[in-house]
Amino acid sequence: MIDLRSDTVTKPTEAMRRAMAEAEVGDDVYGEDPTVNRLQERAAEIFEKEAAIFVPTGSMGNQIAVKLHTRPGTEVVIEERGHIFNFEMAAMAAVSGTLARPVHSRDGTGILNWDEIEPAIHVGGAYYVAPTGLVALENSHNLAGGTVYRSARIEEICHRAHAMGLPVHLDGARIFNASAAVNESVAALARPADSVMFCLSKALGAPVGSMLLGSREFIDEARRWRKVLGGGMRQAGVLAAAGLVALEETPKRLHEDHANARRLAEGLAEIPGIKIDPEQVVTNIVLFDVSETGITADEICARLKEQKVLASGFGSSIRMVTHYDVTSADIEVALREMRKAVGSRQ
Ligand code: TLP
Repeated sequence: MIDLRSDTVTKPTEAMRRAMAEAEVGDDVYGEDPTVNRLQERAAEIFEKEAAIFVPTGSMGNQIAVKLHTRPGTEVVIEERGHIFNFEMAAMAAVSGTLARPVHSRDGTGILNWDEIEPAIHVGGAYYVAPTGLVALENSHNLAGGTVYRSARIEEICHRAHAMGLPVHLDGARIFNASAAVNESVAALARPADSVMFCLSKALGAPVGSMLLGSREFIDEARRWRKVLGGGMRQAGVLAAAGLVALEETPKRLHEDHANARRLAEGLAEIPGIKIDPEQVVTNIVLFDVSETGITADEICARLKEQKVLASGFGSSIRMVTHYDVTSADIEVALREMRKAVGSRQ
């Protein structure tokens, strides 16, 4: 199987398995797991934030941030395809009593500028309009095709939001991919934001886990909310050990996934009926429209699956994600099967 559904599907490397087997552990609810503590300290150091907390999933990290930054009855300003809004089970409503205020990205990239965000913000206006509690950004932006913010844009948005008294949370599930694409450190990309979440279990390849980072006070409070949500794990050092390997080892090879994604996009762009601009593919996510092939995305994915290539259908689009279990030879196979699946002779 060539599994391009997501970069969540990677299997732990030998080094991760060894680290897991040998991990020193303790009860993390007592704060006594040395490996979890080491991972938290190392993540905070890399991101140049005061503190970090290990959480089971990216969704939990994001939702703890929404909870801590907002009050019930407020709104979260977010790009309309944002993960926090679309793929986290309406948790912002269920857990925090907030609504999303979705913002349309005029150029389609999902990378917002302040002029697009500002009209969606309500502060100090009419009493019958719900006030804004938080601005949430996503880097890289998953459902916009892995597009990226540079630090200058994030700085501008955070600066303007802070001037209005609003916090900014960064969903950096794949911030290491963004960092590799724009050649800026994750610390530079995260610095202006009040909190950032990143996933160890996506492009970095760890089996489980994400990190939430921010001020010490914010993370102390996050620890309470992680417990409220049932995320207080015990000998979680076995997971954190793989996370540490992922954090140290994987970022330096992400450019390979990006090159594979670009090659995939270039090949796809040559297939009649497939719409994608390879220039827009700068990380490991390849999202393309198949409506003009006359075959539904689900049908194409079903045909690919018969040939042992897995991809995800999203409406009239298909998403393919590269990761360390996908080689450049696999990309050529995926392209060949894609040509067959849509009946192209090219
Ligand atoms: N994304 C998953 C699916 O949920 C779509 C994937 O396969 O890409 N933020 C972003 C930007 C994400 O892409 C994801 C997961 C999350 C948060 C949530 O992480 P988990 O799955 O650990 O809760």
